[in-house]
Amino acid sequence: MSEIRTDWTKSEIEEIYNTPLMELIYRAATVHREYHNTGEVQVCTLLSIKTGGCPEDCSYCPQSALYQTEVDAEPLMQLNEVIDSAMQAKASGSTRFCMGSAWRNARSNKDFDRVTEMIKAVNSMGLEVCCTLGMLTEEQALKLKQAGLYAYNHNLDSGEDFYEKIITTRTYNDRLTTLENVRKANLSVCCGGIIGMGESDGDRLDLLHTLATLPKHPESVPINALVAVKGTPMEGREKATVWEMVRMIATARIVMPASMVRLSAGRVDMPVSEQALCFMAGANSIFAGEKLLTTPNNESDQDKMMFGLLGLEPRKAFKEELEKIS
Ligand code: SAM
Ligand code: DTB
Ligand code: SF4
Repeated sequence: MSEIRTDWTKSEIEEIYNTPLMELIYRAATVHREYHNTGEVQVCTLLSIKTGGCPEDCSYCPQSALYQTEVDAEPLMQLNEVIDSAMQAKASGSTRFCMGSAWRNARSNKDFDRVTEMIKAVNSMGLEVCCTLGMLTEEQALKLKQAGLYAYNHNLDSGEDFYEKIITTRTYNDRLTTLENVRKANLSVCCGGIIGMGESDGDRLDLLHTLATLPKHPESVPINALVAVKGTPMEGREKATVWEMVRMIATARIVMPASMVRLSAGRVDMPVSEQALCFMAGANSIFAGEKLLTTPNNESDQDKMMFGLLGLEPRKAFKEELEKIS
């Protein structure tokens, strides 16, 4: 059984990443089998509860107020609208519901209180609740946990050197501090990145190295292919290829064997055959539903057909906890 290690060196990860592709997939599939049921994929739904108008300058993001995109700024959604969305997500087979806001950070105000109400309501529906609200203090993380939050998503996005070229309004260290605060509150950590922004293989390796050497691996690692949105500085960039996605997913799977690796943004125009390669390489989670946060996602019916075709089943909610008790 491969070991769970947090002392990976960059050159060890580099060697894995550069393994010939077929061999890499085989290795990743082997590790995947040791730690997970390969017939199971977690189905998550995203909802943008506060869209657009964000003061940050993340170059990839259509929600930054600094870029002229087709995304307009909207206020925080009402509780009942969120409940309706979560009910729909549950009815269509999702077991995790992730609410995202275009905030630099959470602030202790009425909007934050409303988000805690949303968390309580969605948690009481038996869904794993996840939020991504920007930077958090330890105190805020604890409040969210007390409201029933299960996981918190905060991505490192890329390696530290490349990060500084795409975001200037907050530092890599700020991100790491938020991740620490989330851990201190005993929340499940969801943290990954994006490929296809113009970064080098070395930058991707830096990201994987940082993730795999955190004191504890994130329980969930989303791998996004950049969705190049009109109006952002990334407009017109060519999409990462399936081979780049597979290499990234497989390496993540091998260095963080017990984590859920999520095939996230960029799935929308992938044929089933390409998605199957990603599952083979160790991806075991997806976002379902017609939209990610602001961009289109795969049709639910097509995802259902794909699950049938590939013999995949949606993973149950709170599986990790259930396994601990049984
Ligand atoms: N504002 C919060 C934050 O940045 O932490 C939460 C929402 S933000 C949209 C969540 C994540 O979505 C980002 O960290 C980034 O990794 C991902 N993301 C945003 N725009 C994307 C795009 N165009 N393509 C791929 N991933 C994207
Ligand atoms: C993550 O890593 N990917 C999701 C989720 N975490 C929050 C977001 C993808 C956003 C893609 C662009 C959009 O739809 O706005
Ligand atoms: Fe704002 Fe998050 Fe988009 Fe950055 S990624 S601009 S913080 S919404």
